[in-house]
Amino acid sequence: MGIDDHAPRTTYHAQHVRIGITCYPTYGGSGAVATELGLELARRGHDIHFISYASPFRLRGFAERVTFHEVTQLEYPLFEQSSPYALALAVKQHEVAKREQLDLMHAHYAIPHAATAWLAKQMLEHEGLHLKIVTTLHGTDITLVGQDPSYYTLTKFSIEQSDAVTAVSAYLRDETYRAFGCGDCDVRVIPNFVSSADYFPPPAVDDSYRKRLAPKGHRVLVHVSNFRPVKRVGDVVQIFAGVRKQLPATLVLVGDGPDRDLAEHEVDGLGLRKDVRFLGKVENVGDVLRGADLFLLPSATESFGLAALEAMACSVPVIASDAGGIPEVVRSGETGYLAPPGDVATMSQRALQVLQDPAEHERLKRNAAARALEFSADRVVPRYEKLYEEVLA
Ligand code: GMT
Repeated sequence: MGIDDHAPRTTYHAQHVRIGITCYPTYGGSGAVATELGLELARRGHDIHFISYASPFRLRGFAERVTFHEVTQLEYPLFEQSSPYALALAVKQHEVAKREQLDLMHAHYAIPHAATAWLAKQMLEHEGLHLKIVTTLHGTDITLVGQDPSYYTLTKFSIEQSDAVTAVSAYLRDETYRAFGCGDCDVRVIPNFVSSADYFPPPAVDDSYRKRLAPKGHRVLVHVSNFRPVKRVGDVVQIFAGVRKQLPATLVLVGDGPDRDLAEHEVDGLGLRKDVRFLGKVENVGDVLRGADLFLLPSATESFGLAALEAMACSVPVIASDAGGIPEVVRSGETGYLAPPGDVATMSQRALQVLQDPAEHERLKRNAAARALEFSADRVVPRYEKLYEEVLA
């Protein structure tokens, strides 16, 4: 999947659909994409019902035609650590589908959302009602968790039982075929998209975003993630260390997660404390990105790399791993540079090369912003609408 595979900006007019969306509500790409998709679909006149254990983090305030339904669970001593959330979710999906007369349930991240949607569908069938299931595969539901023996058969079953399956990159589609060998499941690639309302380049002469992040004269490098091991945040700090040796620079880390302590230790170990800022979870990530010169994403793998796309939409070139679906988003030499995962030396050297050459930096910034437009909501969301129509036909 690349630019050429993207449908042209379309004037496609979809029928009105009542859609349930189940996703993880926490800080993470799949929940972000699911929520932005729901909001875009609501703007286009569809009725959207989010179903999860908490309101998705990007669902801020009231939006027309959008309702959130919280999955509540009985606390019971017998359950101890095994509180069966998936069953409560299936019950809520069934209840909402029936009451709101949903046409389809869109499950984001297969485990357990696609499986619980199937359970809800079976309960509805029993009552003479029909519900279609669309499943979007996001990443580790296929590459890691879904392949674990404890989830493998159910993940495969959920994919095969869905009425339509999408993957966020060609890499993830191929990985699904390879790992699950589901010959019958036609996995369609619909890439992630970026909202131009939140992610846009800073005005040309406006230095205010940068000023809030770093002292005058510093170059600003930014990393945004959920600090899981797959993100290799230790590499982020080491890449920055290589840059900092040559240039005045500040590293801004946005997000939080299990490897935050590791990153903090790495920063102290390398004596970088005064030039590194840990912001934790922030809402207005676009405002941080608009103050950045470079974005770092040295992950072990990414099915897509939504964070890189959001940086590019703010006109920030990306230094990232040449892994998974990242090359489908970041074009090495055009919108940033890619290097093998773990190759910190090359990533540092590329970062320096860009930051020390203003003309090269400008070229990459322009290309990054232009490339991100290929993934605009206007281009991508109609592809979901078209898929829904096919499923409901
Ligand atoms: O699959 C995951 O690890 C979780 C998921 C998330 O919720 O953050 O991330 C994946 O989905 C994003 C949205 O589609 C992609 O941009 C990320 O690349 C992908 N993460 C991985 O593949 C590690």
